[in-house]
Amino acid sequence: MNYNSIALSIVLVFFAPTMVGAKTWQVYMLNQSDQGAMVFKPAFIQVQPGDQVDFVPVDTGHNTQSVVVPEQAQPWQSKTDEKISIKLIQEGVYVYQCSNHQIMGMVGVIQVGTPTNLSKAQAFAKQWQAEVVMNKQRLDDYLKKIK
Ligand SMILES: [Cu+2]
Repeated sequence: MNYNSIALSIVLVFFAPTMVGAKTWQVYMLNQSDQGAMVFKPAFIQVQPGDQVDFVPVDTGHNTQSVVVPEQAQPWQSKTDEKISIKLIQEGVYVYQCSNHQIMGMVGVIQVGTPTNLSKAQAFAKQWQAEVVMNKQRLDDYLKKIK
């Protein structure tokens, strides 16, 4: 590695979190979608560090609460029917749910960059599956989309 490529690496690392072109994603909180009842849409998204996710309460009675986040990432918890925006900086897997419909499997997954904590999310999914009564396959299905 010559001096120029080292300097370039430093510049890239420094600017990565605020890189221009950071995207904003919308996740809708719904009573019904083509994926069934009590559901986030899209329930799995793959984003880049620095992107923002807006949780939009289209139907009433829902919230969003993180249940698995990568190390050093900020957890979140919205109020029912509140629209919140989350900025995702730390790379890894984020699992969130609607606490009002946990038992109905209202859950979602966000992959930010490299899935650093995937095994943690998979372990959580096992425990989660034992607690829900509907849509038991959802979380596994979403985690399988992680690349
Ligand atoms: Cu809900």
